[in-house]
Amino acid sequence: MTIQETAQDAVPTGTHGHGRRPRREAPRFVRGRGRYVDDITLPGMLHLAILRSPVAHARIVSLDTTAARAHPKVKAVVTGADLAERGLAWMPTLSEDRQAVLATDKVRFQGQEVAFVVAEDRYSARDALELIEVEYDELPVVVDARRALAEDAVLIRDDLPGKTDNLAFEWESGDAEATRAAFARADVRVVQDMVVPRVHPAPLETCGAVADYDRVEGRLTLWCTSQAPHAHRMLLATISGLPEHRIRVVSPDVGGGFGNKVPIYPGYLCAIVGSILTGHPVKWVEDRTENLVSTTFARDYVMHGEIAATRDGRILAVRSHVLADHGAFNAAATPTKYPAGFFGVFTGSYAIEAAYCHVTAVHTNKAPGGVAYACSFRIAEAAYLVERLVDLLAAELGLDPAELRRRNLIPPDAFPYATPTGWVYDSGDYPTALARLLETAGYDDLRAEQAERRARGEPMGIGLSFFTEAVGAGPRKDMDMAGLGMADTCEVRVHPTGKAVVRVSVQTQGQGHETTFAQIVAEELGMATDDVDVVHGDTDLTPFGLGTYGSRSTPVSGAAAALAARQVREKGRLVASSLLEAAPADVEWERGAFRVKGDPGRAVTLAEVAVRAYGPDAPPSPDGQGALEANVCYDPASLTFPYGAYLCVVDVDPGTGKVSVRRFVTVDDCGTRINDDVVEGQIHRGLTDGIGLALMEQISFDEYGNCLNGSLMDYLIPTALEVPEWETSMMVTPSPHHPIGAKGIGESATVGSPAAVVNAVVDALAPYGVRHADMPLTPSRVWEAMQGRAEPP
Ligand code: MCN
Ligand code: CUM
Repeated sequence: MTIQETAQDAVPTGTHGHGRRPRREAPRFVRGRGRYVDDITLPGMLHLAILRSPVAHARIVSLDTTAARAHPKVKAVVTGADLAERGLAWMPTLSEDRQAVLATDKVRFQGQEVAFVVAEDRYSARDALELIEVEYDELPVVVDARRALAEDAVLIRDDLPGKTDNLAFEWESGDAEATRAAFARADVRVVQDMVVPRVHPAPLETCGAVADYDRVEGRLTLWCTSQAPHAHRMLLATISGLPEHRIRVVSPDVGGGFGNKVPIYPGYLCAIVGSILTGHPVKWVEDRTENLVSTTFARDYVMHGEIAATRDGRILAVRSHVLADHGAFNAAATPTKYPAGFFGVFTGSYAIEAAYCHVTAVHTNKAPGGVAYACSFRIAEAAYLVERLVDLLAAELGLDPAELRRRNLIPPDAFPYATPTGWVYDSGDYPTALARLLETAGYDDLRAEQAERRARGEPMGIGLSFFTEAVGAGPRKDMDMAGLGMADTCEVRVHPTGKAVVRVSVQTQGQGHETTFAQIVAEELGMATDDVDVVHGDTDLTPFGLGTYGSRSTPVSGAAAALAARQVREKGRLVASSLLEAAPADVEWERGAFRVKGDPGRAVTLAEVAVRAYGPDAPPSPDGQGALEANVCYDPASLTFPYGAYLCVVDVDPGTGKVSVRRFVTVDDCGTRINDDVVEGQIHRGLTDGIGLALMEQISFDEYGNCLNGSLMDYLIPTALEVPEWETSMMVTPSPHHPIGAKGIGESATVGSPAAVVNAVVDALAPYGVRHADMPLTPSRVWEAMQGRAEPP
């Protein structure tokens, strides 16, 4: 597996890129020396457990905590009524809804928080939960989003004044009229309903917190599994009424987030209340079942898609209607103006005249949330929709799916390219990516092999996908979460001995920021990466910013880091000019050092400059700030648009319907790469996600709203056994508006790969007359499809 290069130097990006460097956090993780929330133990620390509803929808008739309070090791038992007295029973969500911290009136999904116990140890806390008596008066449930708006559907959100139905919101994008006209003109129209099932990010580490409220100082420290410590601090301050400057949120090592740790959860607030009440530090760490059943899910989109084209295969328009299941409370993490995330990019990578989509979001008696799981804010759903439609259209036209894509890809000279739904793609060379993919995969040979196998009755499928993502939210004028504009700050300081510390507002959950942010700054300052340290995940130690999700760390904070380093360098140039006894205008930065123009032998490094910068004869700092310090808040001009072309080869066992992924070939372009190893790791992980999503993963419910996937025995996630040897390669089309030309990569492969797998499986099943089958393509579902029976999802 090697990374191949195709450089298209649209903008100068200095020397950034291609550094293959082991992650500096790796030694600590492989030696078991990571420090996660559950590793934190404080003197006198108590343990918190949450009582959760066993039913999906019920009125709480009575709640008796007498026996639990009498448990010898119990220090506090708190109910929704107790919280309501303090105005804490409800909290705002990231999507302008509200969510119960502890239920007061009704429970609205199975696993909802009803009460909590604080005890001397975790076992006693859990034992005491069983002593709490709750009487539930069960109500009808809404499980299927398609039934949520029925006349007779039970009203779930009767807590909201004036609410009479289960509608969460409606949203549309594009031009309905222009799309109608394009459809009317088209020779060919293809229509398909498809379901992207509810799935779960399922990080290895579940969510948790340790709250330590100091009654004397009036200070709260909260260690928690947060992808966005600064935003969480603000939210916690608003909800709890504690002053923001007296709250410190620390996100230590985080064992995977994948979007699961973007929202705030009732458990965090319960831990805070528990600590305030008892005067002790309180730890809450959920178990696997709690994580799968009650924390934020992903996808859950029922989509109706339509595509229109000319007979010779020119796509004219795409249209879609989506029914989005947002669960009991709309706790989706998404920029405020984008309630359906960035689903609006569903025209994908194609030059299409017109497009329109309409999203109807509903409440159901299921866990709240939405969006999470390496989705780039719903682009996972959007990419899947258009890539399935293109394959269906190819089948209808009798055209090869690669050829149909080739005819419709946005041409390189069209960038910056404005889509019919109002997005401006920054850069790309799509035809080259597709050509490279087909060549690397040996596409024609694969098709020949497929024909031979088909003749022998062996179902083999070849699936393609081509995706474009929009990552790096803001700019802040267009994007905010909970009123916070989406921009991020980075601070760089070079100390007298020439070592640097970088402080970032984003928070790694395994992406390797401690290495890659050091690389960005080291490259800009001509320093060794080991001489740069990265501080993150502590609101007391880092500047303000919105955090890590939507693959925004590199596009936003990465830019802030490069610009802050450049400011430091500019200050260093003045010091260098005094050291070199040359006019500042005659000192230039070249090959990692300050050099005198025309006399490049006369040079000093930044480390040499640093000593002088702090010395008695240092020239005054031009901005009155620290000698070699800078703080830059980066408000991105626009999003960055990474893209990729994927090909998947599957074999289907005709006897059992089991799908085996034989090959997976990819071409990705995330602009300038900071660290090839990290980027490759991100892609491998995302491809693995894609195979899991396409073949195995689903959170499902029975008719009573019981969640059927409460453990990793029932919620299957892919392992090394289900994945092939990846065949990845890269292209480099820098982002023209990012200071080092980098685009995000953290979610690309998860977004792009499910369609390739499903397209491959459907392709394999074509001889059986199958034109579509919904994820997850489990053996039983594939087998049913082969028998001509579509199993209802
Ligand atoms: N990178 C690079 N060159 C680029 C782009 C990125 O070297 N051109 C590197 C970055 O420096 C960073 C990593 O790749 O170390 C991912 O960068 P980026 O694409 O900016 O994404 P974020 O750092 O913002 O990470 C968020 C993204 C998301 S939203 C999900 S979901 C996801 C993902 O990252 N969750 C992850 N990858 C994950 N990987 C791990 N191990 N754990 C998770 O929870
Ligand atoms: Cu959509 S999951 Mo990531 O953005 O944390």
